[in-house]
Order: sequence, then structure tokens, then C-alpha cells
Amino acid sequence: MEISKAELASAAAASSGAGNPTQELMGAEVLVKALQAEGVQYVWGYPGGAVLYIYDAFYKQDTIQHVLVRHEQAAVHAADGYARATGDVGVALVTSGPGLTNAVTGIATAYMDSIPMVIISGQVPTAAIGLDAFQECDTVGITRPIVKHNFLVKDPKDLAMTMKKAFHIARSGRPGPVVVDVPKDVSFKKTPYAGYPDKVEMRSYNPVRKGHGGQIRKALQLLLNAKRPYIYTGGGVLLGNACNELRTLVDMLGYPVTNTLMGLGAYPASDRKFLGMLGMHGTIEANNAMQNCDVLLAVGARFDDRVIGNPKHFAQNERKIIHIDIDPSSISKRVKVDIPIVGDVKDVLTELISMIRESTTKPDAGALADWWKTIEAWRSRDCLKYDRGNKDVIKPQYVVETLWNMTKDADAYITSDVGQHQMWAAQYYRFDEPRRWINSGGLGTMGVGIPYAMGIKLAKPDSEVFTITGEGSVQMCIQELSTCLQYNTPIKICSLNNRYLGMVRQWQEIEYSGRYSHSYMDALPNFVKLAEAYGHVGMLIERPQDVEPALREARKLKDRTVFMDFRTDPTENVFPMVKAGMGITEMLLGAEDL
Ligand SMILES: Cc1cc2nc3c(=O)[nH]c(=O)nc-3n(C[C@H](O)[C@H](O)[C@H](O)COP(=O)(O)OP(=O)(O)OC[C@H]3O[C@@H](n4cnc5c(N)ncnc54)[C@H](O)[C@@H]3O)c2cc1C
Ligand SMILES: Cc1ncc(C[n+]2csc(CCOP(=O)(O)OP(=O)(O)O)c2C)c(N)n1
Ligand SMILES: [Mg+2]
Repeated sequence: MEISKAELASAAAASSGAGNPTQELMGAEVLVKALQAEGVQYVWGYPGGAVLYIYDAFYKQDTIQHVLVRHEQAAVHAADGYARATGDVGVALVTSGPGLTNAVTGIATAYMDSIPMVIISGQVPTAAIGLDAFQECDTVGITRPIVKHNFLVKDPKDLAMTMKKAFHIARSGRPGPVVVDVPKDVSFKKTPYAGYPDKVEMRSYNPVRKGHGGQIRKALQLLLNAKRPYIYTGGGVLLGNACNELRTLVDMLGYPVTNTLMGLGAYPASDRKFLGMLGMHGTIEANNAMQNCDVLLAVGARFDDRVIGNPKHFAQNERKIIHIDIDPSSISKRVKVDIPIVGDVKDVLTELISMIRESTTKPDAGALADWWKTIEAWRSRDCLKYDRGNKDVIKPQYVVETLWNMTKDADAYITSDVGQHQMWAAQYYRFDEPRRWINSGGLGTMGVGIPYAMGIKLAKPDSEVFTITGEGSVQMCIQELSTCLQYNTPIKICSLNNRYLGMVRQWQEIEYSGRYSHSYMDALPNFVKLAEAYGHVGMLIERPQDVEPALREARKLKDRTVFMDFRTDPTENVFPMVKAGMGITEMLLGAEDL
């Protein structure tokens, strides 16, 4: 269903109650009006008894498209993928009890990566709460540790303001998922409705946007006097839409820059100043620069354990750390910082840039040239080299690299699942633009790949959307192939099928002396036939020379979902790798280091 801008504007005006005297509406109708007023275009969901009034209200409107998924986990992932690609709040709707418990993994996934979402859940009628009613669960209790906030709405008159607050909380400050739990009687009862609130005020919630001027000035002095500066950026730059500011800053200073897994695309990967991803599977140059810099500017990144490795090893080298983050609780959580700047990355970088412009101090060109020389020596070790020319077996890196070569100038989005394939996607697909790389970093949730892709494809029908997955992960939400057909969201699935839970096998090989306990994927389905059974195209690719033609053919099938089953080298491991408990510069670079 195409929704025109005019229709949306008129729906928003009608929902805001402009020119409308107070009317009596059912709670479910207020809820739908709230979504319309928030400009929501898509809701992913699955019905059940507790939400039937809400589904009835959806039936009576035509500006919001509801997408019926096949499992509630996928509803949340699809809305989450949509939010990651567009920057808008993603919305999912689930019923009480098992609907909500199925959604929990999706909610936790969004929470760990700070994704703005509103999840509406049905609840048993208020009078039945606490009585072990049919399909009752304590939604507020279950979701409390995995949401930015949650609400149980007890009276329909509170619905409009609760929705306003939910959207505000989800998208402001450090974004995150908000659950609104709506008992069945609240969606059924009528309430006076005078329009959707224009403003929201919460005494206890006022996220800071502007950074402290004095702190930014101190940061400026440190940065301009640095001998070995380094800029470490993360998902916060994407969430705060500050990629242009980051580019300006790096261009002005000429300093080396790295991204976390969640920050890829925040700075163009093809620029020489980019050292690649850092961390457990980061490049030598990115990790060595992190360890050896004298001034570190951390921007919207949270010093994850996969990034700093063993904290004792990280602390061995002295460096001054400046940390820009909107969430004060992120600061000095894992690593003590010298200059904290609490604020929105866009505001803070804008101020920092204007201070640099006005400053008479300039970066120390001589020291910087020496630092770049050291970095280039690290880079020359070419730690991402692999057996490119192998004619016998498909190297997984080759599939990703070929896809990147073919689509680097196209309007393409890449989602991934979790495992070795995810790391190869991060290492070998060079993201130059923000919000093109969509994956689960914090929770590391297998199964996100297909739902993420279908959420994005709905919002971006003219873009190409690829999922890089593994034969293990893809089976965790494979049922969504059915949703892809129903809603005509043709995606291209590149399954790097190594017949192993590869990342688990890799750890067992390296850390557990090769005792491969339950990491081999036997009795796999015939993925080609499976794709066909779902009404899609399936392809089996077994030889390296068939990789490029297969991708080319799949891309030509613009209107079809294509499942490419690439049989890849089952023994391949992800390198570089920092083993558990090691420092970030103590990397394994290949099989010879094992
Ligand atoms: C198999 C596997 C392997 C992995 N290996 C690696 C690896 O090698 N390297 C790696 O980097 N990661 C790796 N990860 C991912 C890792 O677990 C973390 O998810 C990731 O490092 C966190 O990235 P981040 O620091 O950018 O934080 P994010 O989770 O993106 O957090 C963003 C930060 O920015 C802040 N923020 C949000 N909005 C704003 C704003 N507007 N202004 C200012 N600040 C804001 C937030 O408060 C938060 O502190 C791996 C994950 C998996 C599943
Ligand atoms: C839901 C879930 N369960 C278990 C894990 C642990 N885990 C991480 S990677 C991985 C193997 C993934 O296998 P596959 O999808 O085939 O990818 P590969 O590593 O082989 O590329 C597992 C089991 C997880 N991340 N998520
Ligand atoms: Mg696998």
C-alpha cells in the first residue's frame, strides 16, 4: 500500500485534534491516532486476544501499514532494522503472554545497541492482572532490565500522553526501546480525546544536549598538543547523525580514525585516515594505534570489552582520554577518562570544530608525520590478506569482497547475522556511508539478518538490501521468508554456509584444544528447495568462479527474494583475533599463530 505524503499530513492533522472539539474514542483508537500523529508509517506485529481492539482500530484506518510477521521476535527485529536504517522510531505490536515473551530477544537486542523503538504489548484486563489470567505475564517486570523505560497504562485517558512520552523517551538522549503495555479493557473503554499532546515535560528526564564549554576547551588543548592522537568513534556518531561533523573534524586535524563494529560507516572506510575496525577482530593498525596513542578522543563509543581487550593491558600505556557521550553513565564505566564531555555528539563536535577554526594553535605537523609513519608500517602488514586466488574452495572473505566490489557504488544496505560471517562482513565490506551496515553488536543476536533486511526493504523499496548470514543464524528466523513474499520485500540472502556454528568452532579450536562440542551443523535443509517452497529463488554456489556470476544474476532478479547458498571453506577462521583475556595488541594474525 502506497501512502502519500498528503495522506500522512492529513492523518497527522486529524490525529493532533486540530480544530476538533473533544470526542469520545476507544483506547485502541487513541493509540492508533497517537501513532499517526507521530508520523508512523509501518508497524510490525502479530495479533492475539489482548490486542484485538487495537487490531480492529488498525482495520479502520489506512495510513499505517501493518506487517504481519511469522514470529514476534522478527516483528521487533524488523522494526529495529527499520529504525537503524532510517533513524526513525521503529514500532512493533505484540499480544500478551507468549507474544511478549517472544519479543523479549528483539527488545534486548535493540536495548544493547541503543535503538529507538516503541513496542506496544497487549495485557490481560486490569481486573485480571495478578490472577494468573490466560496469557498473562508480568510485562513490566520481564522487560524492566532491557528497556530504556516501560509503562503499564491503567486508564485510557492516559494513553495519548503515555504514547507521547514513549516516543520522546525512545528517540531523545541515548535512544532505546520503550514498552507500552496496554490492558485489554484500556484499549476497549472510551475516553474523551481532545487531540494528541504537542509537548511533553518530565521533571525526572532531561537529557543534556550541549556539552560543557570549559570541558570542550580543555579537550581542544589536549587534542592540538597531541603527538600521537587517535579518534575512536562508535555507534553514537550514527545515532546522533553526526557523520558530517566527524568528517569535518578529521579533515581539519588529519588524525587517524577508527570505528567500532557499531560505528562502521560513520567515517568513510575508503579514506586513508581510516584504520579499519578496532577490537577483538580489528586490524593491527587500528588496535596498535589505540594502545600507543597519547591522546584518545572517544566519540559516542562505550569502551566495550571487545574493544579494549584485557583492561590491565590497556591501562599499561599512558594516554589522555577525552570522552564525548550523551549518557553520563557511559563515562568512566570501564575505562577511567580524563576529560568527560556529556552531550550530544553533533552539538559537541560542532562546538569543537568552531573552536579549532578560531584557535591559533595548530597540530604538531612533525609529530603527526612520525605517527603516520609508524601507523603505515603497521598497515603494511596487510592483516586482512587471505587466500584470494583459491580455485578449489570458496573463501568466505571472497564472497563479501566480491559483493562489495559489485555494490560499492550502488544504493545498498547490508544486514548480517551473528558469527564469523558477521566479522568478515565488517572487515571486507568497506562502508563509506552511515546507516548502511545493520547488525547486532551488543547482544549478538543470531536471527536478526532476514528481519532486519525486510524492515529496511519496506522503507527503502528502491535500494538493494543484502543479508550476509550463516547456515546456523539464518535458521533462527527463516520463517520470515514467508513475510517477505506477502509484503513483496525482495531481499538477497548470501548465506556463507560452512556447515559449522563457525564462530563457536573457531573458539573451540583455539581455546578448547579442538574439542568440537556440538558446533557441527548436520542434517541441514536443502536451502534451495526451502527458498523455493517459500516462493522465492534458491541458488547453490559451490565453486569460487561461480560466486560473481551468482551475485550478478541475483541482483538482476530485482523483484525476487533470492537465497544464495554459498558452500564456503569450513575450516576458515576470522583473523586478526584477540583471544579472551589478552591485550588488544596481542593478536593472532593467522593459522600460523595458533
Ligand atoms: C561476534 C561478535 C564480535 C564482535 N567483535 C567486535 C570487534 O572486534 N570490535 C568491535 O568494535 N566490536 C565488536 N563487537 C561488538 C561489541 O560487542 C559492541 O557492540 C561494540 O563494540 C559497541 O560499539 P560502540 O562502543 O560503538 O557502542 P554502541 O553500543 O553503539 O553505543 C553507543 C554509545 O554512544 C552513546 N550515544 C548514543 N547517542 C549519542 C549521541 N547522540 N551523542 C553522544 N553519544 C551518544 C551511547 O550512550 C553509547 O555509549 C562484536 C560483536 C559480536 C557479536
Ligand atoms: C541466539 C544466539 N544463540 C547463540 C549464540 C552464540 N553464537 C555466536 S556465533 C554462533 C554460530 C553462528 O553460526 P552461523 O550462523 O553458521 O555463522 P558462522 O559463525 O558459521 O559464520 C553462535 C552459536 C548467539 N550469538 N545468538
Ligand atoms: Mg556456519
